[in-house]
Amino acid sequence: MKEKLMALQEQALAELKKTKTLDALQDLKVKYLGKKGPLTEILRGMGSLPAEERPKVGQIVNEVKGVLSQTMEDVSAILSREALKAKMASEKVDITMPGRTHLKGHLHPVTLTMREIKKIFMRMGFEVIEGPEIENDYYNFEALNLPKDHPARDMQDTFYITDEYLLRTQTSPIQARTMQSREPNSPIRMIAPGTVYRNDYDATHSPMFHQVEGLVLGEDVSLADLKGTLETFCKEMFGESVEIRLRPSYFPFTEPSAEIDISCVICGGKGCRVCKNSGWLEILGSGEVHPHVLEMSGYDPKRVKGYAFGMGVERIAMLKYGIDDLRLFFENDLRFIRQFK
Ligand code: 2NL
Repeated sequence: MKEKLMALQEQALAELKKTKTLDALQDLKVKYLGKKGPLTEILRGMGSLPAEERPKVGQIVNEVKGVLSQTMEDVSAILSREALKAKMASEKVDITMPGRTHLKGHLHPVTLTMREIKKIFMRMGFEVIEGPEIENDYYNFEALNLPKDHPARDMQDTFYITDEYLLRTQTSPIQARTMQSREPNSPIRMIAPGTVYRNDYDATHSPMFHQVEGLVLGEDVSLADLKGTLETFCKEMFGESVEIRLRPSYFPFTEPSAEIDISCVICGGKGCRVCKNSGWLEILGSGEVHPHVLEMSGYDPKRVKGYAFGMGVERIAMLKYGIDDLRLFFENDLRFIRQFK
């Protein structure tokens, strides 16, 4: 019996020596010291031994148990320490590594351009006034001298919601609303920035785009004021060396009307692909406010006159940043957008 127990002890110690994990150690504990293990079985079978051998066998079993328990505790301590070390190593942080940066957003080039336009006019004393994007036929067309049969009112160019309501095609209705809300004939110096909608889509037209219109009214506001103010705007926007020219034009809401061109910001006026070899770039439409437009909004054209203008913000941004396709602004390709941080 003693040899059997010693062999058992040797076998268990050999297995313990090879144990690599705490789980495997637990399995060995069950295998050798558990209720169904060989030692328990021997103790249970003691009844069949001669009485004088029982204390001896009991003692050896207890000794073997003691040796195995102690060894298991030692192995457990070693394995626990190793497991902890491995855990610490896996969680090690290299504090010399560069940190992860946050992705920060920034303003869209159209927003940046819009803000810059507003700032320039605000410095010249203009009020900034906004208005609804869903307009009615009267403010979008009628009040601006665009009669019922005018081509600009065509279903093809305008997004109608009902016969009466539509997405505004320009920001001038803000100005008509402002004139009507003020004391008749009182002076106005305002810009009307905002989003506008037209049924168009190609390299230079988007169904959703942005406009800034301006209106200046007073008892002695002249075309000279128009020219001086818009020349200042162009120089502040595109640089002191920029020159402007006024070219006769036609708008239903102004008379006389003029397109304002700037000397080409790409070639300086020598002629290039962007200015189509003319040396000039069209930048704004403008003119003296039509007497009928003043009248319809409660102003007396014999007492008050003034000028108005309008520009497309995307067009200004394209010229400022040298972009040749307007659709880039709205496709949200970050490789494009991120260049304007
Ligand atoms: C353009 C031309 C223009 C106006 C807009 C205007 C507004 C009122 C009265 C008279 Cl309330 N005129 N606005 C005048 C001339 C030109 O815009 O090419 N825009 C992109």
